[in-house]
Amino acid sequence: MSKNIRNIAIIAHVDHGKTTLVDNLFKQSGTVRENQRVEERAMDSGDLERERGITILAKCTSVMWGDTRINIVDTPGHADFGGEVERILSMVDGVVLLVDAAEGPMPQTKFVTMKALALGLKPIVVVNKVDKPDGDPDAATDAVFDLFVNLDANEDQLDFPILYASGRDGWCDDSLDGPRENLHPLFEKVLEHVPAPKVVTDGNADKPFSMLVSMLDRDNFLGRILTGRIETGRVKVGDPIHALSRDSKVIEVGRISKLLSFRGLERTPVEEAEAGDIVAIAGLQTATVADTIAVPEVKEALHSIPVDPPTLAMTFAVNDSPLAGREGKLVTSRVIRDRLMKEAEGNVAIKITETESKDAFEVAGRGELQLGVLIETMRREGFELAISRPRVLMKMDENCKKLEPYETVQVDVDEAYQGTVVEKMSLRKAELTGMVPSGGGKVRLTFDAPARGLIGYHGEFLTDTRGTGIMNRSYDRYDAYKGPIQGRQRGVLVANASGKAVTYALFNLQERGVIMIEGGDECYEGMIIGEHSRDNDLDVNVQKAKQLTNIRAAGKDEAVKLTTPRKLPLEEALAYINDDELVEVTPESIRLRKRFLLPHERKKAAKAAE
Ligand SMILES: Nc1nc2c(ncn2[C@@H]2O[C@H](COP(=O)(O)OP(=O)(O)OP(=O)(O)O)[C@@H](O)[C@H]2O)c(=O)[nH]1
Ligand SMILES: [Mg+2]
Repeated sequence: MSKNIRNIAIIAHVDHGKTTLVDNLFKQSGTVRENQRVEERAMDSGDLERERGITILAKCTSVMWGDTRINIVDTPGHADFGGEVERILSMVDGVVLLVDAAEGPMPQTKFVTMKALALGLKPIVVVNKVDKPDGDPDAATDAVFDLFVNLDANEDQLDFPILYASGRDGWCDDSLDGPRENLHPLFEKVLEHVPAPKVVTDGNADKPFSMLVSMLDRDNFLGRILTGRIETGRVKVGDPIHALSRDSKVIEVGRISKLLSFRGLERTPVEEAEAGDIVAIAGLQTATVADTIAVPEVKEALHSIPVDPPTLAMTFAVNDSPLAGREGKLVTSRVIRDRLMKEAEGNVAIKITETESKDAFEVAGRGELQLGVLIETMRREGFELAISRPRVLMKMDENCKKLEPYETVQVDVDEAYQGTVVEKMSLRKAELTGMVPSGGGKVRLTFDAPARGLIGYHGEFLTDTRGTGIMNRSYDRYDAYKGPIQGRQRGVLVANASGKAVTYALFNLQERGVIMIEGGDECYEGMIIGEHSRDNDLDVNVQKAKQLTNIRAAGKDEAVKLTTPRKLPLEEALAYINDDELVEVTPESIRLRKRFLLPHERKKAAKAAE
């Protein structure tokens, strides 16, 4: 049966069109009924995925082509979620590598291609979005070839088949002047080019069941769901199984309560499955990604890649601001703890550590976006939180030398802004490693940068390039600590009393800096209401109304016009704050505050920190 299965992953840089292509593979394979509507980017089923238009979690699906079932894993393109791509590649036998015809290979293209080539996979290259008028498919093709050469692809891999496509419009062809009718050439290429799953039998068709867990999620009814490709043997609902850690220790013993196979957008219960197929299993409580599930007679774990360590952490604490509990329903340390533990259970990339204070938890993950998404999700569920500044996680090497994470940063900017970007990046201890003109008066700059220095830079980068710059980052390695990096250059304006902000007061404060709140906003002592134009913090009065000498003057006050306040969205707020500050997150508001609200406490803490 496994001869009639193909397992593939779709990989690419962020936004190069993976999820959109899968939509059309569905439609054209007849997997969906004629009258069934496929929503746009149907695989991006999470709320935040739909809203932000990005894939956050890899997901598996399958389509039928003739009598062959093609299991397809749609992977996330954003670098924060890149760690998972590597693991997913170990469960497929082929990859479809998408490259945007206009952008060409980007940093994350390089990252995923490198992983695929290293595993010996032979990619099918799809130059996508050929419909775009600014595309240059030939240049993109050349660049992909160069990339493969640079990544030491072997002869076989270099001989990759190439298709030109518009995933969105649902067609692909062998050549640019093809008929542009449908995606059949891609289905055919998959059947022809991707081998059927290798099934290890050792001449014995009844090898015992074993499977490596590659993905993890939670289902409200079934509980923990473990997904992977069955490595050996066959398995039935009700079979006794156990889970082994990477070093072959038994983690838990149980039974298969549900076996699910992927059919189009749904997971369908099946009674039985066999080697080569990708399935989801319910019935275990602790086993996780990189563990082996097998019948009890199997004592050796399958080889697996260790889970990437988190590189960034924030503290999630109970909101203790004077406005706490007004907007959210979920505010106690117990509910926050339960929620975080549940998250860690379904998400391998997130680690929760309890801290000395019972009201705060350290949450570690792969990047600002990933943790930002978690905070945003919790806020919508009704949580209130106080979040600390993100910090990168250092490591020690064997000689006790401090190491920190480094990233490769690729920037595309107009030549006019090149100088500013290089200067700002070098302040953040980044090294310029490449500079090439990329046409149309733009240059492409490549940097090697400590991740620590990049926290909070994106907003500044957009301002510096008038919103025209494009920045891409991807995790590279842990390396020697680069020494102190200068933080935020400016101080903040701090409210000196509680109450509603008065527009007139804010108007007068505008000359002190940039205001971040509006007239009428609720404030409290120690809350940050703006950025000071100098490097020190300044306590200010936001309640000071104009002296009311007569009615007309008061009427005039309403005519006072404030420049639009610079309200920071969540991720920017997190990156903006210093160590002695917090972001207060509630379902309705995002406020910045001093960790210690009263001036004398702040002074005391600052002294202690010296
Ligand atoms: N012009 C054009 N646009 C496309 C094509 N395919 C996708 N897009 C657009 O590109 C954007 C990104 O598409 P997605 O399918 O979400 O890309 P993705 O690779 O899944 O993105 P991530 O999962 O976040 O990495 C969407 O706005 C699509 O409408 C195409 O063939 N042509
Ligand atoms: Mg996607």
